Amino acid sequence: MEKLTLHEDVRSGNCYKIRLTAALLGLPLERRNYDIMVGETRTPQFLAEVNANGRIPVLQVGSRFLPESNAACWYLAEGSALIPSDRWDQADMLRWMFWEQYNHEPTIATLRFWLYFIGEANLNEVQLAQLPGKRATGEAALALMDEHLDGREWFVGSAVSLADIALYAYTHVSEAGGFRLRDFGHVCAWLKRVAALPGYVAMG
Ligand SMILES: N[C@@H](CCC(=O)N[C@@H](CS)C(=O)NCC(=O)O)C(=O)O
Repeated sequence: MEKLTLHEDVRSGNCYKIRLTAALLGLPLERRNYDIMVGETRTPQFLAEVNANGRIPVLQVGSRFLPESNAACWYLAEGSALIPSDRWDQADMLRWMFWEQYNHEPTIATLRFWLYFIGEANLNEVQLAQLPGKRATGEAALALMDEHLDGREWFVGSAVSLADIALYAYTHVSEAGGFRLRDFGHVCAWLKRVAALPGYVAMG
């Protein structure tokens, strides 16, 4: 494989997904850090050379740049056991990864960012007005995960897949966004299973 470089902010769960995927697969990853709090991914140079969308993570493969965390995880894991070979399971895995980006990350990750990194006292009126809705949608996402994991070890089939990695990243730090993980017992048991995987690395 060509040289792999992760353009990241170490606090981001989206970036952590890629680090965790690489670690579980034993792939070497160089890392370049940016501080998103001071706009380091919005500079003309970053927009021109790394990601015109102004965001991390971006996985650099040789001289090519791949934004979007779940696409980057797929690139790393293609051909490995982290992507099921069964056609249905593969599509089901993608279902959870799309769901993560549409229902889970915009609520659970956003509340973590707003409350833990920005601080409630510094939120603007628009953000404050969105807090109750995001809280309710985030709790509904955790409840759906908990129900799905009742009687299952992993999100898809009988083995860990990218669906677990994508969902683990922000779920395991969701208490920083004010969510009560202890209300979701099956999710807690699953978090422990992910953390016990050989090669696991913590978010840091
Ligand atoms: N859908 C993207 C989301 C990327 C994203 O929102 N990145 C955030 C950090 S987690 C970011 O770069 N924010 C800085 C900014 O928007 O200026 C993915 O999965 O990679």
